[in-house]
Amino acid sequence: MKGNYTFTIIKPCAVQSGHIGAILGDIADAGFRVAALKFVRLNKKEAQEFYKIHEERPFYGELVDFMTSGPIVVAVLEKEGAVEGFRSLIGSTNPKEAAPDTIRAKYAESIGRNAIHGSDSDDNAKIEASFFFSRNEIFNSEGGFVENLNA
Ligand code: YYY
Ligand code: MG
Repeated sequence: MKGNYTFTIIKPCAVQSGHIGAILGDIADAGFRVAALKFVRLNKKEAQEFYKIHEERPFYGELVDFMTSGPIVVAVLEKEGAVEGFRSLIGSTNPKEAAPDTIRAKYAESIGRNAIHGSDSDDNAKIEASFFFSRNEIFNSEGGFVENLNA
């Protein structure tokens, strides 16, 4: 069964350019409910750990530098089939290939400074959400704690 939660980051470029409100608006308009939300800044060690899966890729160093260059907004979002639906909403990694009206088409500057992150699987949504949020910071639609993301 497909899960109902995904995890996102509004990246430093989009925060710096003043797009937090517009992006959260697009997310709400697409039918996602915000289950958790905060404004944070990663240090180098944290960014290296979050993107460890890309450790061997040539862009890893730049990615870590960029993700630590300023504050980010992190959030857990709820909607049926959240992971897949959110990847469609944000568009391709490279904004030049992103479909019109996707968040990356609208707000990304380049493949590296591409405005937003979205988890690529239910398992990763869970891992990424728990990287930033403790169990008493993620809420269901009734305001209770979410005991098991994507269960
Ligand atoms: O999941 P998504 O963010 O769309 O792409 P990934 O392949 O997971 O790469 C993570 C992140 O790394 C991407 O959002 C920008 C950066 N990146 C890059 O700077 N240059 C690339 N050629 C590929 C990815
Ligand atoms: Mg990815």
